[in-house]
Amino acid sequence: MNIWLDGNLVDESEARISVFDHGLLYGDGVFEGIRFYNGRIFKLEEHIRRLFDSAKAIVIDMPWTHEEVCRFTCETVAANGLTDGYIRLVVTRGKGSLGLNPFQCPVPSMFIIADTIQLYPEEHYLKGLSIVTCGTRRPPPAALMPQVKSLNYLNNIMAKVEAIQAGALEAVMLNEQGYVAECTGDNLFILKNGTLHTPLINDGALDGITRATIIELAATLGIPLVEKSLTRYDIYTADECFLTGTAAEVIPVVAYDRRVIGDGTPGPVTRRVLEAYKDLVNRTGTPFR
Ligand code: PXG
Repeated sequence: MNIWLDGNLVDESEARISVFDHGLLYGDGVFEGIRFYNGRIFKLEEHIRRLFDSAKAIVIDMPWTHEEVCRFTCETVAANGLTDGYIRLVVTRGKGSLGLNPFQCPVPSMFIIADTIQLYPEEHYLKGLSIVTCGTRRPPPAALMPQVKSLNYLNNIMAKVEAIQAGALEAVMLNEQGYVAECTGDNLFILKNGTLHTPLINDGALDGITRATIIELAATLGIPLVEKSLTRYDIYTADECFLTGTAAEVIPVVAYDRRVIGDGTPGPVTRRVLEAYKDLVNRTGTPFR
């Protein structure tokens, strides 16, 4: 596998990061997860824009332009001979001395991996997922900005541990006020009386690119949608529920905290949205060669 690392395409065995890199020492860095389908990178511009915004918010001065990062990403995918897969693009604070001070790290590091990913077994895309609420809360926006896709994922990982130990594949994370924020690696939507609802970003959700895509698709399909604070009650009594993410794509949820959602099978609106999403990813995107 060829990895892009700080300006060079190198073999995986040569792609090494210093133990003094603050991305490793402190989780100080940002990343993107991007999919490509049929030889085209889906929402490349949007992901690179979010990467630059994340970097800016945490005071990482990117030494590359948007266009360069798009080009490096395309080169990496092309160098690996895949037509469908997942890109993991990581920017770290770079090498520095011990101690938190990020200003001791003169240059950020960037690496790009083009591989494949499967978050959930295929059968769940047809049958739906059973998910649970976890005890681990999303940090308040004043503690960790939810829009920043940072390398600091311990919060989500603790939530994932709880989900798996409870026999579920995914967990709903609440914020400090008890409102639904999102899942460990996906945004959440419910359908109630014909209207789609999704939590507000300021309730602790990542400003997901798939979330934004679904909001646009809903408008195209003529499905009303609101962004608002949701509680567990709203999910318990929802007609339908699904999760969205670049890696997860659109996945139906059929049970939550052991309550059956709707009739326990993926609902008609969820299936419509899933089909429309599949169609969109297969016919749009940036060609990488
Ligand atoms: N919420 C969180 C906390 C995420 O990490 C999403 C929502 C969905 O956002 P997008 O923009 O992808 O629609 C994410 C996505 C990985 C990996 O290993 C990354 C994510 C999720 C799962 C795995 O790269 N991020």
